[in-house]
Amino acid sequence: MTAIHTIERFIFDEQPDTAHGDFTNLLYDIALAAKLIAYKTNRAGLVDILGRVGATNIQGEVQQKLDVFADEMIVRICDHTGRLCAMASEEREDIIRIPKEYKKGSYVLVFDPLDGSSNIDVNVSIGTIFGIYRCIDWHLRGRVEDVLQPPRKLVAAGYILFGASTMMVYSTGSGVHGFTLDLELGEFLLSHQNMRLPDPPAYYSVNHAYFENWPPAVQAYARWLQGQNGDDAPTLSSRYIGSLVADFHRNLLRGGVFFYPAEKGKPNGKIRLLYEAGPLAFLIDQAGGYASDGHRPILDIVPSDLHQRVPFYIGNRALVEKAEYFLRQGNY
Ligand code: P6P
Repeated sequence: MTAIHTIERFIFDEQPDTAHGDFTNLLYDIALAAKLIAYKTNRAGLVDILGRVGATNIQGEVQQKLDVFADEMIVRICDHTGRLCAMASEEREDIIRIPKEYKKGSYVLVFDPLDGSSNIDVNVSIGTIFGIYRCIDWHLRGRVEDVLQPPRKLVAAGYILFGASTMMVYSTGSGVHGFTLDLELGEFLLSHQNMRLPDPPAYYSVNHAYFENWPPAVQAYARWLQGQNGDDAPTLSSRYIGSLVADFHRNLLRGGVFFYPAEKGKPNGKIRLLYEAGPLAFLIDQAGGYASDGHRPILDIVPSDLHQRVPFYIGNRALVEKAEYFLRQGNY
């Protein structure tokens, strides 16, 4: 009989002996936010019946955009616990400071509260992405410097996937572990322990509609992925959902590469370093893969501003390194 592990028990058992409660409890807080967002997201389809976004429902509550709801849920759960010195959300211009009346802790939470939320209207899976840093200087904690750290400094990262089932996948640097939400129990139960990228990979994921906007080196890479450009070309199928967490999760389970390159009009692509690329780069590294901006590890990029975008290649190391090869060859 396989053991039953709730995420709370697993977090507690996995924590290093040196850990005190704050880090462990912060992961619990994120699991709670995930349950609350899941509840709301799963009912999103009913908004049409109960009233469209912006309308007031029978309780007189204004229907919020789900990404605003998710953002506010995470902040309201985390801003008063004394575990954080600052937060930063993809939904907000500036860092989120801890209100004066609350104690500041030693961790920083960065998050994309609901990536791909426009997919909700067509019932496509969406996700929350998060990363946790330690503040840099205890006495000065809560500054923007605490947020603008390279992803290699992350102490934890993960995502919540709101799909056919709700999953929470995270790493604290000891492998990647996946938990599936049991709706009756209201518990995340361990369903994927020690997730590793399979090899050989199965998929490549990119929006081919932009092919003409890509530099020749990226076009050459895409043709290689399609088996057209070299005797070492892989045998892959194409899958692209247009929802980063869903595309990432499928490739983590089946092996593959996702990329959103720089292109005409988008010199740094679309994916955000702090809230998306960095945490996913931490995860893929823990799962045996690699993430690059086409020239260097995403993990080593020091953010220059909160909303910095980066060209993004992530998945099986050989596939990502081949992208770097094509870009070098093309002097790009
Ligand atoms: P495109 C969703 O808006 C998102 O940020 C990611 O979830 C997704 O991977 C990407 O944009 C899709 O962008 O340009 O292909 O529609």
